[in-house]
Amino acid sequence: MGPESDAASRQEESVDSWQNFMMPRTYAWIWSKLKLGGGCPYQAACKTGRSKLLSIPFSHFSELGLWAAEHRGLEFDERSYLPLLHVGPLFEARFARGHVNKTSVIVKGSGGYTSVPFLIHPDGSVESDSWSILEATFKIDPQDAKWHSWKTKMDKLGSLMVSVSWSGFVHDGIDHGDVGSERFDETLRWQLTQWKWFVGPLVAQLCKWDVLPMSNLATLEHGRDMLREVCDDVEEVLASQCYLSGDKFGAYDMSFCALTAFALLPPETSGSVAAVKLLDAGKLPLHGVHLGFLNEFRQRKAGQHVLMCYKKHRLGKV
Ligand SMILES: N[C@@H](CCC(=O)N[C@@H](CS)C(=O)NCC(=O)O)C(=O)O
Repeated sequence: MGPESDAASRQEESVDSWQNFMMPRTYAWIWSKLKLGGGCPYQAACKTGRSKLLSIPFSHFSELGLWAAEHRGLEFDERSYLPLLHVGPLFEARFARGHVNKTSVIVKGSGGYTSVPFLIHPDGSVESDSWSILEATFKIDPQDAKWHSWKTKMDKLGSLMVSVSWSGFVHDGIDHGDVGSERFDETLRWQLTQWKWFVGPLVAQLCKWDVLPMSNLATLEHGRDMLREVCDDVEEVLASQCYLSGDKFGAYDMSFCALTAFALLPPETSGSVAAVKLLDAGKLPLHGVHLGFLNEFRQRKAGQHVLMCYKKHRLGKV
């Protein structure tokens, strides 16, 4: 490597470390000084004897974590943050104690330290992504080969499915931040007005400029293709058994359902609430992203399975 490319790579590294650590770190510091988020979640969990689930209310990975925690019968409270506003509290909760989310791929800029869901227990132990929450609920060995290959595939599908809801927001104008104040505890409700008038429009604009990757239309097409393939596999399994997990609802079903919920909009989901309401009222934009996905996948046996599982098993919906 010559001196020029050496300098270029040093410059790239310094941009990287600014984006990965310094920017969220500054944000986390400001956040902690402003005392806007209900205080330290570790202390709150310890004091109340209840776990704290840090989430984004319309993230389907959060939906998976939430569903799994409820299914386990865990005593916990959700601490919801709207996107961008989540950066400070999540970075603060994860970075100092080294709790990186190793399976975070969507927003690389924060090095996996701002990703949701993140579950903190009263004894200070954590579950650092949706998969660890699911594995603890169903007592699954993360190294089990069949499970590992399913999880890898679902994680990739899930990352692509994020584009469905974000494209619905950015291109169809469905405000997916419209989730209802009951999803926020009193110390966090102020985010709703910030989202509506400032943060939401800002994030949408950043997505349009491709600064944030969530509503990329190429990714959306890639997601649609991958979902078709996964539906083929799922239907093959369902030809010989009632559930993907065997004769009972389990981790395979829960992960497939939660991570495809944006594409199918089951009424029981806690994720795309605004889109579900519009669908119900017959007002989902006719040529929009959501209706396109929905019409194709609701007709499939795999899609029907998701709707059935939500109806029968998503009982603890917030
Ligand atoms: N594989 C991860 C994915 C989590 C993930 O990508 N979460 C997204 C929301 S759907 C997120 O936190 N994005 C914001 C960020 O990374 O700062 C998991 O299972 O938890």
